Amino acid sequence: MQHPLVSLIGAPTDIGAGARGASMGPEALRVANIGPILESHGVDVVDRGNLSGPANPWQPPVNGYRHLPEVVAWNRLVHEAVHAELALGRLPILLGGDHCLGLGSISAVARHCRETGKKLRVLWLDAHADFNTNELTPSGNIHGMPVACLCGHGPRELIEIGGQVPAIHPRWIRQIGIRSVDPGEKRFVHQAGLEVFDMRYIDEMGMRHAMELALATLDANTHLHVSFDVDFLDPDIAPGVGTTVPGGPTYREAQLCMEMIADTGRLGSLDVVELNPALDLRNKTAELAVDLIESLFGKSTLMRA
Ligand SMILES: [Mn+2]
Repeated sequence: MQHPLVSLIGAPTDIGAGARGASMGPEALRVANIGPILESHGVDVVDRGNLSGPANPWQPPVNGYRHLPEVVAWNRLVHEAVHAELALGRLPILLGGDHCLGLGSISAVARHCRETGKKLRVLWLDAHADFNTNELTPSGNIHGMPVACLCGHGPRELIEIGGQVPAIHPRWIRQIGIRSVDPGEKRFVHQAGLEVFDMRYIDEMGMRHAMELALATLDANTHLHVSFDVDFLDPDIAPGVGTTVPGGPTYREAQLCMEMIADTGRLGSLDVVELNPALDLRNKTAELAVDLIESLFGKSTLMRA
């Protein structure tokens, strides 16, 4: 990746989450110097500031969805902002915000790929499969549903945001780090044929092998999107998230994951979501996220041929 042009887009909301605080994520990432640190690696960075959407009314679910109208509004804003950056030839980094925003972001990337004749590969780094529906969800929190919505399973006003239903095919996704899936969701993930490298797979086969498979068959015409839910990481190193699940990737495993993605040279867009500064310790999770993003943009310990 030669000196990419990066645009930071803040989406300060926790509208799809079960805990408040992810709305402070964009500012915590800025305080952790995401912009200057990327610039130190030769990246051209423009910070577009924050999108401005509806407040969080903190209401119970209606028909199995919490805050659906507000989630739709935020995702429309994200969709347009991400699509506009891609159309300018820039690499958008969405600073979330909770993971419901992956719907707006990835539907925009899929639309851009349709318009430019590119193939799309989505790497979903997460403790959770985020493949719930309003019937399967125990909570109604829409941050557990974006992958299902992208694959066409969800409320019309959400799944139609990208202009084509489904926005993406399950075959385009690779999920990595998964270790918490609700019972009904488990069956649905299996039915849909999602390719999942869960923690058991990573324990048995190693991060290297998982990433080799997840990145296999990329070619020069592939747009690679990374949707990085910070709860992907083990909570020992990343406590600042709303839904911690023990047994995640270690610091070294996460670095290797990011470095192998960087080595492909195909990264075209990124979401950084679910960082919750209200639960963090002195911004250490934000700093860790920025450290990993540095690796995603090519930081390495030594020169490698
Ligand atoms: Mn997630």
